Amino acid sequence: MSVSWGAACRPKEGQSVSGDVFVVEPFDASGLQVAVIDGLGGGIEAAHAAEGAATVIRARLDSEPLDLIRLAHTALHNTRGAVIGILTFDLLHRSVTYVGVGNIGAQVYSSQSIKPISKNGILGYRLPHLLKMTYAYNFGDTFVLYSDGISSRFGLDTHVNHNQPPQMFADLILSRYGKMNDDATVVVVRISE
Ligand SMILES: [Mn+2]
Repeated sequence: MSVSWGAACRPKEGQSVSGDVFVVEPFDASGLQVAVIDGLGGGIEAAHAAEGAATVIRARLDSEPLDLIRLAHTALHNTRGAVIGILTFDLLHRSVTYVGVGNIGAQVYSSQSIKPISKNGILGYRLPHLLKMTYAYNFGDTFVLYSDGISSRFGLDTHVNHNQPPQMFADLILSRYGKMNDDATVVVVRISE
């Protein structure tokens, strides 16, 4: 079993700092946390909020995603706030969970029906009733997590080859579907046999 992944991000036009942050971190023998976080607004204040949530995740990688979300919500009280999507893989049992708060998108290329959705809300301000979805996946499935600086239309593009190497796929999504007027981040993860 092997994990391959790639990520692409860039700040909105005219900004030197992105308010988006991503996390891809293995934990224990067979866990993998993947998160995309979008700090509200832009620039340094947004980056500070997003980093706050990323720090919570990195500090306790083996925690339940619902706990990570609640801890991040508390940690972000005096910030601009952020939205987040977390995929938590159990690579041993070939299962994955998703928890999302706010406008983070998740697109999965699989023969299984895996359609993660996020609940409306903002970490630091308004935590929704959290929903954790659990799915079984197949080897070779491709998971894409992205901020709202990426147009979700990429998921409808039937010409796009989603079997290409994850870094190439991430670069392609950013270049073709990234919006200039927002920070844009996309993470692509593939689990292979
Ligand atoms: Mn955004």
